[in-house]
Amino acid sequence: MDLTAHHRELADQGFTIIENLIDLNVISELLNEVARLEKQLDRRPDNNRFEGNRTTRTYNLLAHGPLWQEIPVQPEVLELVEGVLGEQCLVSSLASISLAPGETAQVLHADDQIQPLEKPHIATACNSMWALTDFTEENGATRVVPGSHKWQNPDYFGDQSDIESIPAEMAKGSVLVWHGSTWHGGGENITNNDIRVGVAMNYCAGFIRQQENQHLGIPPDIVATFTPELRQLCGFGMYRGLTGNIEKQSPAHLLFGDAEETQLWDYDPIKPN
Ligand SMILES: O=C(O)CCC(=O)C(=O)O
Repeated sequence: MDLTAHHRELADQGFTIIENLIDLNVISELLNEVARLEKQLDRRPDNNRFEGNRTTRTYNLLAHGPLWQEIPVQPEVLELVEGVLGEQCLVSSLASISLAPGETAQVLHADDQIQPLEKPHIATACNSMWALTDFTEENGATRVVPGSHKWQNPDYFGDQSDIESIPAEMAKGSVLVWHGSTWHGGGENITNNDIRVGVAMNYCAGFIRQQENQHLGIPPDIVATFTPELRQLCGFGMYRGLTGNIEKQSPAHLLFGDAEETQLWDYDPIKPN
């Protein structure tokens, strides 16, 4: 798929939607899996201002079954994300979000706003939302603020009434991708019985700490079933041949026998590859 227009839109507007990207059989398996896990793990709304009172989230999904392993490596989404974050980016978090009728609009925010950096800055996060159901304005489609990724040191805690957001409406199987500095938030669900279900697949740059701790959060026997590519994405490799090493070797090599990685000291000349 030629993603040139999506790369451009992501750079200019701070978000893009790839319509009908994911096979609907996969979407329905994921939807069933979300429901199964919510039941098994007894997930309920977390009842706070940010996560909402009618929204059920299940976190750390890579620890919960092989189906989730297909999400971080989805080629089109990963291409767009790498276009923003560069190579060797990481899985920051993977969670499902079921937003039920009666939920109010989430506060608008940027996913990188906790980082103490002057804005705009080099991209540190790039996130995506997989639509497992249709996303409509009425059922709480994610709202995005076009161009907000370029704002200079915005006030995240001020009055938001003048900020114009638009609903990222999309059919199930579509994926919304946004720059980590783009203001966005879950919408209000004013329907009677339409639960909006999405998977928030979040990535960060290789030099930033991941939001979810994959090293302790995913049991090693499950990481052993991952592909080497997914292990790299989960931070078991070394960033630019240095960051994350154990005595100059990558955890992926030491723990799982993945190929040895070139160490920074062995680059010729010494510069990032
Ligand atoms: O549910 C959504 O549409 C967005 C959720 C979100 O942005 C978040 O929780 O950080």
